[in-house]
Amino acid sequence: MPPAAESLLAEARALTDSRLASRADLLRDNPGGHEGEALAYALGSSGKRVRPALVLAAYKAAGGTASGIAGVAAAVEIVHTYSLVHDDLPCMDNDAQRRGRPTLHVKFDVPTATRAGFLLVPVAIEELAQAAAELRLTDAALGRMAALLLEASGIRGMVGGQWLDLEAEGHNPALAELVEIHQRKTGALIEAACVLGGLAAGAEPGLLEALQGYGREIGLAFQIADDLLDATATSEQLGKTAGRDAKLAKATYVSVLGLSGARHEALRHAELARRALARSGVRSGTLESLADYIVQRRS
Ligand code: GRG
Repeated sequence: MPPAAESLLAEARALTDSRLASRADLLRDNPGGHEGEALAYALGSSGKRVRPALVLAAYKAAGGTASGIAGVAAAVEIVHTYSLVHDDLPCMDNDAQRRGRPTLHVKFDVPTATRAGFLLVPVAIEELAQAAAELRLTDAALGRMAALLLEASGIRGMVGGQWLDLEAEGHNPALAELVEIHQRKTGALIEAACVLGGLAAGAEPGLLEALQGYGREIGLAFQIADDLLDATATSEQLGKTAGRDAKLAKATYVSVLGLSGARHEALRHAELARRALARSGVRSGTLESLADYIVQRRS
């Protein structure tokens, strides 16, 4: 793994895991009971923490230094966690394994996992609001960040992309349609992670635009790499069931362009991400290194 990406991912993991553990403790008390345990189970799973790393790298690239950024990173990770819980439900991808453990609806039950997924959205906003207070951001800045996070998660972003993705099952979409599905389903939250890092540091519009351009490209590269890994890696490597896309007849870069075409596109979008930074004169070895990691990763 590129060394700068490795150390940033480790830092993001430590910061995010600690915030998520504190949040899980609060949820075990309130709402508590079965629901609290399910929420804590969801937050206790160990992902790669790529989105938190992007928040952190963008924040640092914009000159931010305060530790409260961990809460912004955790808020994005909580939204991502909700999306995984719902993605695995029988009415969507119907998967029994995620992050090396039974999925939430297998461990608990479908109604509990459905409710817990929805509950994680306001939990993410609570986390964001707490972080904004720690970072001494204005109410206007918090409002802008919350709007961005929710917009990226909603019908114009993640939910809309997932919707199109489910509708495209069994079809062979044109590349333009696939780009839209991937950008909304996965790219929108990754792009938002980059912009949120910049906003938390009070970045000026030119830098925000560069971070957004970088995030857009890296988001697409991330989902193409996910398509490739689903087709080529093992379930042990992924911590979830491999080969799911082919089984569900999903529209993916691999099904549309083949393995080598998909690899080429992943690398091309990572390069476009680097160029988006260079065009605006942003020099961040960490963001560049994360672009490499995203297309070289093995899980
Ligand atoms: C109501 C239609 C509707 C949707 C609800 C379920 C959902 C919202 C959206 C699904 C979004 C989704 C799961 C997109 C895939 C994103 C992706 C590549 C996930 C894997 O991310 P990694 O590799 O996973 O970062 P870890 O486990 O490392 O965090």
